[in-house]
Amino acid sequence: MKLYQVIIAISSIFFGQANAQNFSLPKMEYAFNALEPFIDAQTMEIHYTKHHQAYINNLNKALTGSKFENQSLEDHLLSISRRSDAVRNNAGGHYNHSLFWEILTPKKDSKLSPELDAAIQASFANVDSLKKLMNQAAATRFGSGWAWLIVTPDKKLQVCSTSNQDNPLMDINPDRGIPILGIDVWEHAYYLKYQNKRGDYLSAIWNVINWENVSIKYAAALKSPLLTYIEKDSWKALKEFHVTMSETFHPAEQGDLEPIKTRSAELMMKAVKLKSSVVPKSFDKPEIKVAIDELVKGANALNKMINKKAKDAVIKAKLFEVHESFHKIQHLCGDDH
Ligand code: MN3
Repeated sequence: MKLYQVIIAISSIFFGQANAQNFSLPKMEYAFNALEPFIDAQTMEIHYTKHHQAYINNLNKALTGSKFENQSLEDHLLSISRRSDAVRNNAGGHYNHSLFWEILTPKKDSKLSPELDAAIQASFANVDSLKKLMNQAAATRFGSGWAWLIVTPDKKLQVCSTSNQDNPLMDINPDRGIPILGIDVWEHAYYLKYQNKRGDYLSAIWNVINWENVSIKYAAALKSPLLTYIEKDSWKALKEFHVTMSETFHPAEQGDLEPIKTRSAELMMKAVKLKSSVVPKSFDKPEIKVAIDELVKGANALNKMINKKAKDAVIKAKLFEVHESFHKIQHLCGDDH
């Protein structure tokens, strides 16, 4: 053991898991009263020091000691269907509010980049109709939630809304993409000043939007590998095949062929379904069609072998071959896991 390893080992005895993620409040770049009269100081202070802090505390609490403890915030959100409700609410709350503070500013002359301006014109005609759409999404969101401007996997802008602390990175959301602007429509965001008049809050907030930061987020989103990830993750037929593949292949690796023997027809049908599904734009190349054909052929042959009660070694070899074909498809979608 090297000296630094000894130090890490000793410090983890004193401080618990030395590598555990511990989320904390991001710095706010302006004072609580800086957004007056549009958003009042008391709302900002309570929102940031109480509400946001509570999401962070509860998130840290929910993750401590769990197997997901060391993952990034984005990793949690992208796989939120496999997390607890506590992680869903609080990881969402932490991400959404961190973004919210960044897209607000007291500066009066905050300007859109020419690139974002052009994209807004292409999708919504102009900034005013974008505001209208966002406010509509926010006003019609029943109960608590958020209105979003997102960059979709095909690199376009889209307006959508989510309930509670969900957001468009989450794999449970029908509209997926990278958020670049989000408006909090929980009552805690406006009630002290606007009471039940959500509409008045929604008209006022456009006076304090940080278009420079939204533009920076737009440029970053276009280059983000998350877009490709979301595009692949939204390919339902591939995801469904993946589930059956994992549930039959991993036991087979451990020597248990029962799952594949009982589910080979299901695996074959999911391969056929994958073949008839629409390949997402970025991956729609001849190589992927060839790889899917190979997968269908392999899954079909495997199913026949199992029906004919072939020997375990033969079945196992064929299953590994089908698994290889599946990995080829994953690889062509930019996923090398
Ligand atoms: Mn809030």
